Amino acid sequence: MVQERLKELLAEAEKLMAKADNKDAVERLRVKYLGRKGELTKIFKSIPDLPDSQKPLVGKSANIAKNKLEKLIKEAFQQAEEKPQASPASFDPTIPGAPPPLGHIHPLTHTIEEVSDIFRTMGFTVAEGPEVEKDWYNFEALNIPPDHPSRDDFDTFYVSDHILLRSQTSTVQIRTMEKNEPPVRIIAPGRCFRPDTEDARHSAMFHQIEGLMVDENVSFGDLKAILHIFAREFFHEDVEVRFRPSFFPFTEPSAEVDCTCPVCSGDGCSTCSYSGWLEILGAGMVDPNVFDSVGFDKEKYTGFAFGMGIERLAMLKYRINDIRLFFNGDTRFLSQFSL
Ligand code: 2NL
Repeated sequence: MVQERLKELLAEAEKLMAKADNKDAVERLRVKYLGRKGELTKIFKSIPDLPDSQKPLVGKSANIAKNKLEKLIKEAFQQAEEKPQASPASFDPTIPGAPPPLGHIHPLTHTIEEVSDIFRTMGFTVAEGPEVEKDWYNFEALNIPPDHPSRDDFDTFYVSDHILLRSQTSTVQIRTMEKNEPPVRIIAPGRCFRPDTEDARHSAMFHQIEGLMVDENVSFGDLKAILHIFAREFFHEDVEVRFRPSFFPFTEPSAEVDCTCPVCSGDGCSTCSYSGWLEILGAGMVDPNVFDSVGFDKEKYTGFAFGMGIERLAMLKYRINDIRLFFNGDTRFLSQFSL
């Protein structure tokens, strides 16, 4: 009879234990069976009242049942520990996760893309080349012989005797002309290096976009038209441009190009020193000596070229007053350009 009761108890305990999915539930079951007033404890307490002949057998059976129960409870405790304790009400798996912070392109990259897009609509292709260059591409091919005074502005970052960090992306234009025949219509954006002392407007590492167009009958008028379209697209549809005579070793004639101040529309303000005009780039007709360097027929072809600083353009368009903001990694500045 008692043996029957023990079997029932074990079977019942096993069922209930399987359902107990947290520590509290298991603990309640432990008390129910093994506590001071527990079911099994009751059986142990009844043994002294049994006939002597039954005592050893019932005692043995009760001990076996107790061991089994203890093992069941131990296992149930372990299982409950492995399960997450949060109740279903406090965890909603359908709530979307926290979004990771998204990155964005650098304002200079954005400006390069803006300028590139404008020139692409006018038939220009984007060309790229190495930042570490042979002096041939940086100087000689551009009509700057070894003792030319204009080298002083660029001559610093030498890797070895004839290898240096490029001071402008004309290097890319020379490489393109060496490999192709006219017509050529490219722009070359990229990183450049000059021996400038750092301040709010100068950085020894900066970015440039140069443009080059070579074909039969390319004129200074074409240059003026292309640059006017560029200025209007980049700044504002009402922007005017003006050309002032200048000098570059690689162009003849050469010009510095201004546009009406994008800040005050030409009325005069502190950005344009109350002149109404701002210099945005340098340009000119490709010097015939450059065509000789790359093997183009200077009797047959003419071309124009221009170069502009990306930082300067971005600073004018986005009203940035210190070039160092582009490079010091301050995300309070950079994150304003997550366009
Ligand atoms: C400036 C002026 C300029 C060029 C760059 C060029 C390139 C070749 C041939 C002739 Cl391959 N010219 N580039 C021409 C005029 C001006 O840059 O102030 N840049 C920031």
